[in-house]
Amino acid sequence: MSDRRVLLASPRGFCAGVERAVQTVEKALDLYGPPVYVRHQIVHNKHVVEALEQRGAVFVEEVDEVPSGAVVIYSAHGIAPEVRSAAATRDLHPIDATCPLVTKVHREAERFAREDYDILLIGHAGHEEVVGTLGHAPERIHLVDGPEDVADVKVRDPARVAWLSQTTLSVDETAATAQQLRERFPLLQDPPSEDICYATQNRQTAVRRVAGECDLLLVVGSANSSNSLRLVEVALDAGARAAHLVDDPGGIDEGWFDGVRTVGLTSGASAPEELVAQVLDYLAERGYGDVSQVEAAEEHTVFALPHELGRPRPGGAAPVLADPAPADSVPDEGQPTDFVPVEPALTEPTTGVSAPADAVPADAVRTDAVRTSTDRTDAVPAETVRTEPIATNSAPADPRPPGNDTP
Ligand code: 0JX
Ligand code: SF4
Repeated sequence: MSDRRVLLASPRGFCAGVERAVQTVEKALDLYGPPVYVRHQIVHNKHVVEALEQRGAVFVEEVDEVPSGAVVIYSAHGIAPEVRSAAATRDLHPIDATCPLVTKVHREAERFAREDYDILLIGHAGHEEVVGTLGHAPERIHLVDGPEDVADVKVRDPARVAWLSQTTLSVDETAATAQQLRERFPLLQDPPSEDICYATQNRQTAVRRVAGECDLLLVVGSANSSNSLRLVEVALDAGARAAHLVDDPGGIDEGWFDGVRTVGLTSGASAPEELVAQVLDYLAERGYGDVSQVEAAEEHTVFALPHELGRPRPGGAAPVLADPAPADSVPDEGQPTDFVPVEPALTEPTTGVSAPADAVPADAVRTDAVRTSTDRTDAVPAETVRTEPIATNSAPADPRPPGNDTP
């Protein structure tokens, strides 16, 4: 009997923010018809982007590339306020698919800036999310792109400094960088709630659980996906003998399997489960048919779709809606939304919707979008997967009470 096996990490794949963003584009195509423009890749996955392009989505980098009167969707990674302003000067119908957990970081940055703090944003220079967050307090934020930047940080008042982070970083590396910042600035304020999101944390925890047993660990995801790249690093750090990022089975090198008994498999938050199933097929064809799923956490977070999906586009017919969005759920165009109360959404198992402040109630738009993002193992034939729950750990809870968000 073969001693070859696969350890399939869980959670993996689409997070609630990605589900919402992808479904926003799909729903916009249904409601308004193609073309629907999307500013930046809706999520950093080439298969997702290609599939949406086939349906009539057109991806651009800036709103000035969007023709007058068109629908434009902002990606899950978020935007700086000037992008919103630029769209407002054009005859466009913007739909904001920014993940509510990224919006939460934007609100934190604005609050610390209003309180006259210098903000140290831990994140990767040039990443779309970082560009967007920097834009929410450009006069007050300093980017800290790893520990090597800490010594060079200059602030106005060392007693009035706070740190925030990109949502998709390595938990351990970020903690180490924050610790170095604290050594320089002992009065450093923490984020009011954890900025590295529940999905990023859970996928890293799951990889850590399997990595030590793996001769090879494969992460399904695209090369520009920050959270997917972090999974490769975490795997190597946690003891995987080798780890590689692949878009799909075509990216796998046969040479990686020399002497390999145990293969670990996971996927980034922007990678469709169908691709994981394809990789499992590839592995089964090579003798790795014994699949055990290792569960590190349960996830129940779901976000309602953006409220703008309920609006007519300029000069266009009203979209086909079952129940129009209630007027009081739609904030004025361009106005900042309220702080997004995310902690209950992260910690409460729910079968309903944890609606961000800028989202309509789930039943305002007829859609199948509101469903749990928890169990995506359905793409994997049940009989091939032996589930080994190592621990059940809901999304990390913040010790502070919800709403404790003032600096
Ligand atoms: O590069 P990221 O990991 O930030 O983005 P990706 O791969 O599209 O993941 C989903 C979107 C995450 C936003 O926080
Ligand atoms: Fe939102 Fe986290 Fe997913 Fe990013 S990785 S879209 S912050 S849930």
